Amino acid sequence: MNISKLIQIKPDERQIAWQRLEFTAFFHYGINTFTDREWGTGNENPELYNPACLDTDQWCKAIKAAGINACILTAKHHDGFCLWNTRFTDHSVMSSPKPVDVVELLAASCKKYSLKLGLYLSPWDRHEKTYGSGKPYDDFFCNQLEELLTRYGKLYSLWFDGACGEGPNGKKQIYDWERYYSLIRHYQSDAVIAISGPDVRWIGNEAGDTRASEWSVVPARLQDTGKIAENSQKTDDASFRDRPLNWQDEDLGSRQALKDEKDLVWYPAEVDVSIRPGWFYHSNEDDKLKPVNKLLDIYEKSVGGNAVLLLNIPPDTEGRIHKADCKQLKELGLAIKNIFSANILKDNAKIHASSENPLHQALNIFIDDESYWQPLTEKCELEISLSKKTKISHLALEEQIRESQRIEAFSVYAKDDETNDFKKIYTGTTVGYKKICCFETTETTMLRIAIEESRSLPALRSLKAYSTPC
Ligand code: FUL
Repeated sequence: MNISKLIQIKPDERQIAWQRLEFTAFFHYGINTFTDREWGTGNENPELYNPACLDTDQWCKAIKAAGINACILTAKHHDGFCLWNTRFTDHSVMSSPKPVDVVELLAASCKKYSLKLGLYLSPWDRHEKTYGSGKPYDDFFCNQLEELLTRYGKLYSLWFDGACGEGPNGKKQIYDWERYYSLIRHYQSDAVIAISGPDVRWIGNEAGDTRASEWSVVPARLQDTGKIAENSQKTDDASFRDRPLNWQDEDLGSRQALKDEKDLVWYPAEVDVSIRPGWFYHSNEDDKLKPVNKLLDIYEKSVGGNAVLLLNIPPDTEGRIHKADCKQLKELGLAIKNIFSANILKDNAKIHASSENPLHQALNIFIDDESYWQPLTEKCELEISLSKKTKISHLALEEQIRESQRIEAFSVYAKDDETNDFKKIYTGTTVGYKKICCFETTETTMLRIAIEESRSLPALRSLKAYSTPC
């Protein structure tokens, strides 16, 4: 295996900026909110859209409470109903009793609350007459896309769903993806193109299931939009949302998985999952929200598993985030803060590395910048001594992904201060952007981190430790 070929694959700036957002929100909102459906038919009467107190500031406040940094709105879902004042169809909020441009409103709220904004524009459109006709639909789609790309300020993500339920007798549209992508690059060169796009990979399920070893260096064929559509939803089927990862997709990037692959790409994973059973709001799900400990587990395994978390919180028929969801977001935010706000290594630890490149010293892992530790050997160790016996429940490791993704296996040991022996407390594989290791709380004065396998020399950017308050 040519290792240098693997570590040549690196993220571009837009992917790095996206990855650093860590925790983001999805807002599924539209005509389905008012018809109590998940997939609309495209024939809905726009009169049905009628929120009594649309308040996008409230949406932003609700997600801020969870520590979320960005949000993506379904500007158009599969039903073709548009949430903005588009010139290209009447099938929009402007034909409703509440003719207010929701994208404009949310863009202003995001600015006010310092949140980044992204937009979901469904390629599949069940309302538009030109759908399935080739170029006329591509023209229509690009016109819509251009409005979104030019009117609402900076966007961080354009989200193209892979779902399409057109059956054998339905219309089949061959999308001109390259044309859509170049429009985005032209107007919003910093934005990532997600899912049916080259920058961000769908994790592969909607249940919040994650891989134990998540690689960002994967085969280029995973970007094939035909394949993405094949794996996406084809019928309005609630069980699809509960389906876990397919075991065949478990390993996308090990040396073994990549050994016969010619083209490799940096294609990092995004975990999209809803706080409720559905993507859209349904009042009969007000008591079916995922519990906070489940949400925290998803957070730790996605943000702390080399992925970005995209948590869906659907606004209700009033045009607000329901109080049940607000409560959950607030509690989740508190739980995350409780665990991850006080890094116990800060100002309290000494470090000793088995070796270090003088240009990339071990001390760099305590500094939150672009610097990193690089040893002189692939197998290497770090010893962290604490000024006093300290309780530790979580460890967060970060690679410098500008140097690609390298670590393949590592272990964490804690010193037993009675016997002076080191006890293994965690075994891990990939790290990538961030790995959160959760283990039974241990009390120690010394930690040892052994990197056992790496693609050439590791490049560790940061190490933090936390102790869950009781
Ligand atoms: C799926 C869609 O069909 C769902 O309605 C939802 O938008 C989800 C995020 O993607 O493929």
